Amino acid sequence: MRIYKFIILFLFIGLSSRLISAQQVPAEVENIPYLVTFGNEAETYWGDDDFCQVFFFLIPEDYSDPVYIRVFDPDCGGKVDEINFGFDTQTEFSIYGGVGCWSDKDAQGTQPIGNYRSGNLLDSRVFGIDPEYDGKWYTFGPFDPRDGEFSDEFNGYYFKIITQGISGNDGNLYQYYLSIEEDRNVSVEGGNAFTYEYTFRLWNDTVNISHIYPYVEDGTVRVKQRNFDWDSDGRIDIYSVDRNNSSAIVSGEDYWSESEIVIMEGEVGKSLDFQFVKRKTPLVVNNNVVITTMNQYEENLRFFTKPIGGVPKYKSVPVFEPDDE
Ligand SMILES: [Ca+2]
Ligand SMILES: [Ca+2]
Ligand SMILES: [Ca+2]
Repeated sequence: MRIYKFIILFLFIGLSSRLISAQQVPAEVENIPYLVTFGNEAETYWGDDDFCQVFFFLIPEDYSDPVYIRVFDPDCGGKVDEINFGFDTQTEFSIYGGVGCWSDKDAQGTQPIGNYRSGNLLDSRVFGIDPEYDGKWYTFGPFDPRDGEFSDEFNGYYFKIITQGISGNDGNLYQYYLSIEEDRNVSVEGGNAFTYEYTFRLWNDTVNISHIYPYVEDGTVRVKQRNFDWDSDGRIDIYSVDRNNSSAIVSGEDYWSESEIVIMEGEVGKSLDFQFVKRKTPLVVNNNVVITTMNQYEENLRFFTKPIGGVPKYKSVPVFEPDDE
């Protein structure tokens, strides 16, 4: 006679009930306060390794009305930005579309080198100190979705926005929104956004947990994460549908740390959940950080603001153990 033991794991990773608004970058489900890009004269110990941030927006093929790319607080000065001996930083925001804007290999890198400004330049603007846009939105566009680059991977058109600190040494904090309206934020249904290297600000409190969601593409066997200037600020915990916490190695001041996980079958084609749990004491303030992920071929993976496959929840799994008697 066989007796089956049931071992049922009731473990639940939260956030499932939160609304996913993909076109706000950072997204609600990421719970990240701001993106950040420093002027290119800053020391890297301020938390930005290359003074450049590249994001892509994805617009579904069946959406044909004009879209706008909006930037919150594009100026560097005023309340939310990080001053370093007086604000003197110029930040350039540039929008690209057309063939190659995403598919060019250099556009999929994590450093502003080679032909990373591939595609057609559609619009560009430099911001310094600008009270007119301090704490306010600046709108690029309208753009015809068909001026993006088509990809059949998700059946949509890609646009690229490059934000680069072209002078000065201060930290420009900002957010994006892909909108169907010029003067307010209204999402494109089915839209998404992603980056290969995420440079952002952690919360100035120990309560909030920020998240990012690397997409595990077909064929991925291992994922290596690399993070920069984490200031030994707590932990990076990794969850997925099949993973109840793997910890990642966290960097200190002004250097990269890396660690690797082996991917399980059930994680392929879905997203991982990287959770950033800050140190409780003492509080690390104004912590700017950089993170990238790559597969076993050292190809960079993408962080989608609307996680592919949804926000992963660890499944309660019944495990059947045969027991012969
Ligand atoms: Ca300065
Ligand atoms: Ca700003
Ligand atoms: Ca830092």
